[in-house]
Amino acid sequence: MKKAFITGIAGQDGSYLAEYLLSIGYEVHGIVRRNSTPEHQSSRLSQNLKNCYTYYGDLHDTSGLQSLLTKIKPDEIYNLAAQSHVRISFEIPQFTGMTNALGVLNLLEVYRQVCPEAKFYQASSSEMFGNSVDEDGFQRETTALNPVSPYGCAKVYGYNISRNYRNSYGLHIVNGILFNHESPRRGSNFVTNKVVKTAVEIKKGKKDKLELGNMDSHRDWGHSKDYVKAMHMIINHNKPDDFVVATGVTHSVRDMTDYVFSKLGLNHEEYVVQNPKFLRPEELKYLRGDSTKLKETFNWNPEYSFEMLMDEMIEFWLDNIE
Ligand code: F7E
Repeated sequence: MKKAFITGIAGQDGSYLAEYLLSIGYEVHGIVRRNSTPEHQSSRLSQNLKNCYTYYGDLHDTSGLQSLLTKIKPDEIYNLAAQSHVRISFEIPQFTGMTNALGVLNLLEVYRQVCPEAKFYQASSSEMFGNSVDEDGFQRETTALNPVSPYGCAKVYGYNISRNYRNSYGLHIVNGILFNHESPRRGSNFVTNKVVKTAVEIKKGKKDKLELGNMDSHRDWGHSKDYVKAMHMIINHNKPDDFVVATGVTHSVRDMTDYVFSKLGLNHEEYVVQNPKFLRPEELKYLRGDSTKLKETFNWNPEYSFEMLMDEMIEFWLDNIE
């Protein structure tokens, strides 16, 4: 039985990845951060999953990581833990840097010393591109990295140090450069789930407005379930390498909002107001990923379209809001 170790197992991607790996016969181990509300620590992860084990852990606590990796001796390590909210990274830039940049280095060092024969996946992000776009309107593996947020800057460090460890020490380290990916498990302060949840609350008479920031930015939104399968393909490629994971389709925040409200029989213009609180000091305006390399190498194709993704999220909130 192969063993996987997942940091960030309680998050959207970590929980879907754990379920996927269990479904194909893995034993799964993962760390969650301690906080004062135990119910929040692994609410996305079903408590009674067979062959799934969670521990308290933190990328800042290298001695804890060392004892866990020594005990577990995983075959595959997925580093998904991060301060994942871009706007909030402007409010807590140092914590974001310590976690998303130095945290990667901490885990790489423990891995190099304890289980260097394992494979290592680093969760890199399209936020690393910042406002770089190739002439044809896409970002791909060769596009320049010009991050525009503390989050993006820290992710660039994580990406570079992973490549540096691969090249310096001959380790099997890969980067998945993932564009935005959503699901009903997405935190409700990210734009898709915020829009869907609030639109359903408006529909059910519980709220009367939706406050947003910049509605003109464009994102390439896929489904997290499709993207965790790509992670598993990427880490198991015979040659460690880096791959973009994206749908190739982009929508503005305004179009996404219009789609959601229309589905509920509402006109978004009657309810949406701009609140400067949700604007970013510097905005990444446009993302559209070219995942040709991933498709040609693994024959990967997303099962979910944008519409299927949004419809699933709408259904979820319709069922879960009284
Ligand atoms: O914002 C705009 C906002 O917070 C998307 C993370 O997973 O993907 C994610 O980062 C867009 C931005 O995601 C609101 O300004 C407007 O242009 O859902 P988001 P993100 O910043 O793209 C990348 C790939 C990651 O790696 C990150 O970890 O929507 N927007 N009004 C808003 N965004 C939010 N959150 N809230 C608003 O009210």
